[in-house]
Amino acid sequence: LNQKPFLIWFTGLSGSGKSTLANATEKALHRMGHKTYLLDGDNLRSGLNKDLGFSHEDRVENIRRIGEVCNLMLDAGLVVLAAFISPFQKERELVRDLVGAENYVEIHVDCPLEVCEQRDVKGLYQKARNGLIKNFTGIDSPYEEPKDPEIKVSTNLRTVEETVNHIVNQLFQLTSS
Ligand code: GGZ
Repeated sequence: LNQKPFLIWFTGLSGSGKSTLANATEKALHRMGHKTYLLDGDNLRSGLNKDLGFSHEDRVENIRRIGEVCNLMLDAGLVVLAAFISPFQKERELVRDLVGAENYVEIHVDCPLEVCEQRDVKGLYQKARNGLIKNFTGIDSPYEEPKDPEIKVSTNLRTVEETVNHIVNQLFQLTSS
């Protein structure tokens, strides 16, 4: 990989594997000598975006702010990895335009809803099914499938290791052209 800063944007359902893949990809890039930073719900929704919930307009604002933060980090010369559900095509396009399409790699972390729901790592799907959480993505809030992602991976069909190898190979091709 060359040393140009770029943004790797993971999008997918809760429990699809975005954070796992983003973390493993970051480790791989780090080993290759890249200066990286990983943004996800844990470090954004607890701080900068803690005033935001999960209504349509709050999700739009969540992604808008994250896009601006990503842009600053690209200015600082980092390879930025972002792992958010980012359910709306329009906001993903907004981020793509903001940072420049040539610096943006979208990864659709695909996994059937049934599988995410079976995994239910944090028990949130069950709560959503029981009506304890409203506006839960995939249950009573929409997820718009990415129209034209640079990379698409299916986490129900491959291991984390296989998927990360595939992502790194694709990144190499995409960023060296
Ligand atoms: C979706 C929710 C919700 C609702 C809490 N809908 O699997 P997680 O727990 O760890 O990741 C999910 C995270 C989603 O935050 P994002 O900032 O990525 O969302 S978005 O891009 O749509 O703004 C989930 C948890 O927050 N969570 N309530 N109602 N996910």
